[in-house]
Amino acid sequence: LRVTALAGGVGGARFLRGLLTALDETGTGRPAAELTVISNTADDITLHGLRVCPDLDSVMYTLGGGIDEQRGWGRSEETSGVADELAAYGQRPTWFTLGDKDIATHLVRTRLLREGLPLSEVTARLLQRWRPPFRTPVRLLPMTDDVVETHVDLARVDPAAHHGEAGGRRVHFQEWWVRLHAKVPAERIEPVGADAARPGPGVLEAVAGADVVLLPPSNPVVSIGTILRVPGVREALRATAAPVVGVSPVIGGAPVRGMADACLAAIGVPTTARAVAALYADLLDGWLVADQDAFDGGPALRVLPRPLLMSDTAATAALAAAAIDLLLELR
Ligand code: GDP
Ligand code: FO1
Ligand code: CA
Repeated sequence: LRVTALAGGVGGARFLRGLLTALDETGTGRPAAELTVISNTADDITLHGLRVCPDLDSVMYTLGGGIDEQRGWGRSEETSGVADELAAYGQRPTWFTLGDKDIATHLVRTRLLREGLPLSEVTARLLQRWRPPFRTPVRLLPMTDDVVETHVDLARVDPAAHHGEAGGRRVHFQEWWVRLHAKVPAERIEPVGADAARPGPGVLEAVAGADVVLLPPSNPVVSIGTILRVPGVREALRATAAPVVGVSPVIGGAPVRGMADACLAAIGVPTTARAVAALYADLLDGWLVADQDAFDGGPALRVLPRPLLMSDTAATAALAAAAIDLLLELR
């Protein structure tokens, strides 16, 4: 069973770990699977000369067993010796901390990119160290090898109420998300470079050749929305013979964690499971929602109420199994 999934960072990574756990289970009657993950790369940022790819790394560390479980990003048992030294040199920004272990990943990635390797190849090499311990083979594909970075136009705000930030300027997504906690309203969220980006090697093929396609509960604007902005990807999802099933990142009108509501507000979409499904209306066949969010999707969309909280791997595996079983039914 060729399974293809789109993914952002924490939400995507946790879902994928549950998915692989479910796919590995024996005696389920499901066919043996292989998983291809198409990862958002528009959160990427260059800091202190190092190329940082948060969503790729969240997936890689989570599947490989190196993730900090509490944060959902960065390495476990991390230290900040280098970041402390950089701050002592007055190096900015200080609002984004690169951990010591994590820096090794960025050093390897940056050197290989400088040597001319595309990000897709660099990612495959990094993943060789992390070898996800599942029977189901996994490929991790950046959505593109081209540079795409999400930038945010900040609304004008009272600096006294926003830690001295007056807004009215454009910042990198990470500055809005991490420094400003998305509390300054975004007037526009733009994946700069997306329109000219080419899908990474294997991306369109993974969608066209899939037996089933999954949209994990990733941020619908800056994770899934951005991957869909790479020319050809949305069209491939629309055209594929494989059914497409998604999991709502919104439960009872709120993103479970993080500030996805601020992203949805920026594109004028309410924070509801139904409104997020509508963003994918042209490609979605099935949609898993929490009980309280159930609605009638009509003949084109099967809405399936299920427990959506990824509280631990067992609960997440059960959620992923429900998504897979719906996909097999829709096939
Ligand atoms: P990020 O790149 O680290 O922000 O992670 P993603 O884009 O992959 O996913 C973020 C989204 O995951 C958030 O907007 C949440 O709505 C969603 N999320 C987090 N935890 C859960 C959960 O337990 N269940 C569901 N359904 N969604 C979740
Ligand atoms: N998030 C933070 O809130 N503060 C940080 O200092 C921070 C550092 C960081 C370093 C590497 C990495 O891969 C992720 C990191 N994140 C940090 C998380 C990340 O910036 C965001 O949560 C995502 O990009 C949104 O998906
Ligand atoms: Ca992200």
